[in-house]
Amino acid sequence: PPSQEWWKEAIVYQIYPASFLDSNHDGLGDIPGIISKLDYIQSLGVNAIWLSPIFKSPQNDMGYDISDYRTIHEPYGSVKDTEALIQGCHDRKIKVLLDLVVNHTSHEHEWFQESRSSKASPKRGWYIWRDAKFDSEGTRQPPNNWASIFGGSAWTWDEGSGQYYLSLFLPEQPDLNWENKDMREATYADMEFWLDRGADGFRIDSMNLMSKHPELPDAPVIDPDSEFQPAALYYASGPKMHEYIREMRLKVFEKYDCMTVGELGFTKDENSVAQYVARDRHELNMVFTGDIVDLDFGKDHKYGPGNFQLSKLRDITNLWQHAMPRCDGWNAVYMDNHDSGRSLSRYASDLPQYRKAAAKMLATYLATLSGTLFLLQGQEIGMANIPETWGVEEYIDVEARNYYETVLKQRGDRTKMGDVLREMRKKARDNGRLPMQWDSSKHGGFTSQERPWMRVNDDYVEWNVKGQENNQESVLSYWKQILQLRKDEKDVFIYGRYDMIDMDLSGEDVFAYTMTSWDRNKSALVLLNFSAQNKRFYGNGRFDGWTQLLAGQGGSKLTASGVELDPYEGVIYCNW
Ligand code: ISL
Repeated sequence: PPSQEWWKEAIVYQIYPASFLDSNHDGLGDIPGIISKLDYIQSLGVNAIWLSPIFKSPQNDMGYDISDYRTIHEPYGSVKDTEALIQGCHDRKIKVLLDLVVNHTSHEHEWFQESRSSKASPKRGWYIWRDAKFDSEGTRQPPNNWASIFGGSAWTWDEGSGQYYLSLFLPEQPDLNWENKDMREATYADMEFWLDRGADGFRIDSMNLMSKHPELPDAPVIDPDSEFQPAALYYASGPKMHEYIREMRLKVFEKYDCMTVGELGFTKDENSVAQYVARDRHELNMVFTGDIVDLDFGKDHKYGPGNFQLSKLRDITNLWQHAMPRCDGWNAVYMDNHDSGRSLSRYASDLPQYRKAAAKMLATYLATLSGTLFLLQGQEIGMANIPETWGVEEYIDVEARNYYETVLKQRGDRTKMGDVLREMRKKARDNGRLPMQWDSSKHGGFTSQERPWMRVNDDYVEWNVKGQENNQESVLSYWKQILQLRKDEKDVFIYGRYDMIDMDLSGEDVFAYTMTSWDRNKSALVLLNFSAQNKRFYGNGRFDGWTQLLAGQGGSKLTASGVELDPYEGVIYCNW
């Protein structure tokens, strides 16, 4: 039998604190708001939450820029509130994961303030400082040609101390120098501060960016029109990465019964990923590989033109469902987070006639795969992306804004930005950050403030928690059922073996696979129609006598000749 662990059986609900529930009428969600909804969270059947950053921060990147790890962002609440939240979760057997952002800090962090105070500062080496270069005309240039992930140079000039510092995200997010032992020790102490207060683990932000190539070499020129070049080659999964993780594990994780999930951008190949999660390496429990959210990214850029293709989803699912057993690692199963659009709108359909079926079909996909399951707040009620009628001014996140402004500068004409806006409607991070839709009252019950920090999707009147709670047919009821099924049949789904079914039987638009219990006694057949047409699945006699286990909408009988699937139908059959 596979080794059974609580973190393997965790069903994690991601909370985006700013957008969950506003309890003090300032238009922004807060920790007491989360506490007031713990019974709701428990009712879903999840057994863990992941809180996006709640720490003190000037909010240049919505809290992914932390200025003090031991203080809470004031509008969200206090350390006391957070302890009460952790206690409330534990009372309900819900684990709590915090977001650990230690690739960088905010520029307002005391460490950085000291580091930038002078070249002689004892904390100078806590960040990555380099001298300027000068071109033939004697103009000051950054130390290398790396592009920031959010646009522009990855280097920021510091006038006061006369050097550049590395900032792979915003200039307000200076990268920490993990080579520095004192910095590492201080970070471990901050981690223990929260583990000692009951946190059950961390989602580790930008995990694989912590070790950079020591020489910080120029990146190859991929985009000749741009001054700065993508340089993940030199800053992702660098030479000391695994040394750092092992130290973190020895010094911190091993002292606690905690769960770790690392976020890996850029690192996608099986061997490199295995190095983070293979059991015998004792590093992380699991990682988020970015490929599942990148499916419709443009060729060269997230906001370049791109469309969802089921074949890619199939490939990625096949890859990781088999790769993790091969290295004795563990999958993090997810499709949505706060960094992109909702999978419902991007990979299936939020058109009124398909939305309910499509949301349930995606739930069926997620809840039947082997691994630890993560869902984003609002996914349980089928929340959708920003409506087409909203203008560009509703997009307030820095990533899409920077991109839009850069392209606008090149084109010089606001009326010629339709293609960019179209891609933003699919993939902008704002989509995953819209406030929760609790009921049909003003602003979806998210806030009683006149102006929420972010506009609530107009569809809240029809799509909200309250309306779905007492409706057996709702997306919410379906999520509750399928999460219960996942737990009841954990040998099949959580710990089971995945096998894709040949496309001769399913056709291109239907994703079909079986999950088989590790003792081989039970098998489930999962059929997912990713198209707006009726599709036939040919059983070819392989599934004779299998009965329906769960269906999103009504379902259809599986006979020897197969079954006819409705648009976006998802259904599970079983042999027991
Ligand atoms: O969102 C992305 C692409 O659109 C990713 O490149 C993302 O920036 C990357 O995965 C790192 O994300 C994490 O760190 C960022 C923060 O802005 C994101 O919200 C966070 O998830 C910097 O801390």
